[in-house]
Amino acid sequence: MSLSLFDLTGKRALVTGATHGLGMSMAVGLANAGAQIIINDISQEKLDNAIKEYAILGITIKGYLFDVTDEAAVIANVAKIESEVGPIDILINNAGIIKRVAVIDMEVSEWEQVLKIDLTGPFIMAKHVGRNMIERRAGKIINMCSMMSEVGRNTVSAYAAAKGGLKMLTKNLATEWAGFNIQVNGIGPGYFATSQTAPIRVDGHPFNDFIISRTPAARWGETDDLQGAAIFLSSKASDFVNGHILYVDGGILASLGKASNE
Ligand code: NAP
Ligand code: GCO
Repeated sequence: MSLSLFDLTGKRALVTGATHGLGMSMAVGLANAGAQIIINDISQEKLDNAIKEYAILGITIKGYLFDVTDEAAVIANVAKIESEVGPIDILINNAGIIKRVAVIDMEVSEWEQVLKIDLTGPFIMAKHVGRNMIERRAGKIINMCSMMSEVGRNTVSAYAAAKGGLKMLTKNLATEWAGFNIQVNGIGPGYFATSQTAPIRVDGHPFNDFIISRTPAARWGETDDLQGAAIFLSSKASDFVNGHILYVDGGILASLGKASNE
């Protein structure tokens, strides 16, 4: 098997919300496989800091300030990126938020904000990046799903609904665009150590102990654990993979878990 199947040299990848966290780690992985990296964020300060952090890693990136839920801004910035950098070959819809609130206490506005960023944002991004991929008859789109695309838990109903919807949007985009040589897939991380999970990961927090016991690999995912999946779904190696959600979860979705004394 040739490793050139995973070579991204000459490819341009846009990773949304990649100033830190899982997005940055996947972007670094794609860069190390040869891709040119473009990121966006909604904070100019975070973009500026991220450009310096990537540079420390020897990676020169381009950063664009726009909100993935603002269709006019997405249209303008996709055109600006493709004019200034070149065609976007790979899109990773990574930007997302979570609100941990019980349904009975959740405001409709909170629900709508999570759905807008986590589901409508990827729809808008896919629509306007995908349009050009269709013209070029080539492209890779990866949507950041979650194990909450498959199972629920208390207080994350809006997030689970959004990520469940994102799983089905992924399958539908794959159906509509596979004929144009565009592979649309998802990555479903388990529980990863990032700023998003920091509140439930502190030592001694009951959820921290629960995840360690519930995950067969008995650890939280580290951001680099996602790089292989991102490179695979961005590369020639996945040219016949469509509508697949690749779970990277330490085995949590495969397992009922084990009794404490096992
Ligand atoms: P994170 O640390 O909260 O990073 C999310 C990024 O998205 C931030 O850079 C944020 O920018 C950006 N963002 C938020 N709203 C945006 C918008 N409207 N437009 C553009 N950018 C926006 O999250 P993470 O833990 O790295 O997770 C990244 C993705 O993986 C998310 O979609 C998350 O749902 C998913 N995921 C995470 C885990 C996990 O365990 N961490 C597991 C499964 C799935 P600011 O920082 O400027 O707000
Ligand atoms: C939570 C966590 C999860 C993770 C991830 C799991 O509160 O349960 O934040 O939602 O972010 O989505 O795959």
